[in-house]
Amino acid sequence: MEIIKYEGHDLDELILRAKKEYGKDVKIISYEVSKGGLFGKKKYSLFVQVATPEEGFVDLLTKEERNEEIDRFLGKIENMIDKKIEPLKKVLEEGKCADLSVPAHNAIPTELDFAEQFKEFTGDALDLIKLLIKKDVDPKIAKTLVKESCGFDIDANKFDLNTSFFKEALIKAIEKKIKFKGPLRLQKGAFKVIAFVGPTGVGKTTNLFKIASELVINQKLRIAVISIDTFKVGAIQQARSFSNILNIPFYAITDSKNLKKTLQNLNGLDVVLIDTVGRSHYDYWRLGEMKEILGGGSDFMDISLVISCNYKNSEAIEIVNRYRTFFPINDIFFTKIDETYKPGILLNLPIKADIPVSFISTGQKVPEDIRILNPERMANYILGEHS
Ligand SMILES: Nc1nc2c(ncn2[C@@H]2O[C@H](COP(=O)(O)OP(=O)(O)O)[C@@H](O)[C@H]2O)c(=O)[nH]1
Ligand SMILES: [Mg+2]
Repeated sequence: MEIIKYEGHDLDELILRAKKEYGKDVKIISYEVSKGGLFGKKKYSLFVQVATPEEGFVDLLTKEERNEEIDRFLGKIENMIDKKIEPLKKVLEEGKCADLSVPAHNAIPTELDFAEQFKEFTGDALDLIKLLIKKDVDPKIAKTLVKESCGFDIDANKFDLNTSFFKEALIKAIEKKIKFKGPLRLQKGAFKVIAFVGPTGVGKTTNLFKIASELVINQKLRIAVISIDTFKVGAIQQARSFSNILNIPFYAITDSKNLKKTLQNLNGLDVVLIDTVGRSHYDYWRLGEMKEILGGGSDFMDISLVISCNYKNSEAIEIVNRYRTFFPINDIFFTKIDETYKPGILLNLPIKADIPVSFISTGQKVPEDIRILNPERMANYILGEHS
């Protein structure tokens, strides 16, 4: 860390210079004013703190922010270790030899397999199935979905699409097989609590504040945010800063008694959004602790499970299954659709888990990068036609 001093007669100009040289977020520590003689102009000294290259950005963080960075990093490592040791755990649990080779992830069938596996289909139906599988849709799910939009072609003795438009066929199938939560219909005075749960780094906090912005700015509702921190290391700085920007009350709590009390105090508001700080979904102890706290909540609480679209399908279903043993999951909230070209998870997960879907996050920008999921939007993402 290095302290740089700027001197001049115009403080604004000094600040501009510092920002120009070290970026608009440069940390300004202090300034001093001195007078240059009896008729002299005021002279300013401005002190700014900059990171030396070896220190990188970490040194510009506060202690709490640094803790949060470390926790995020630890969470990632834990997830990696969990994945690696999972096959070994199976050996111990089942007492038999697990397959330690890397599983072929949704392997695309060869032409021969394909012809055999989908022999009851022909024409456009076959082409749509192929396209869905390329997008990482589970072959069985691709088959079920396409069949929804097929009629029986008597000449070919096979099923074919009853429309020549893939998008139309897919929307129809999605409408039949997936439930959509639709827009948040929250009323003034109807005290509603929504909790966001899910693995570390999927985008819970960022997306909670996208929802919060919509509720405060467009729907003019009175809301508060509660962060449940089961780490007890203060990994809440990001949520606190967002709350300050939106000027909404923010509470950080660590036990169920406090949640109950805080919710009782807030029940004159329209909506309370609960952010959770979780670690690995294999961490039963933490999940149990969170269940305990949320259990101290209310019957009018919806629990939204946040899942990143760049998870592998097998990983995502595993996460849903772990979480649903602890919480009743009302809906799946997808994030990071911008980080994948194969968004089959959008169809696979809600169908396999039989859970409705709510929102989709399309990028990092708060508040604009979020959309309500509906059948047409989902079909567009799968077919790569979204704008
Ligand atoms: N590319 C992309 N990044 C996202 C999206 N949603 C959140 N993020 C980023 O993912 C990172 C983790 O988000 P955060 O809200 O802190 O995750 P949390 O640990 O689940 O609360 C942040 O850098 C976010 O800006 C998204 O839809 N797309
Ligand atoms: Mg968070």
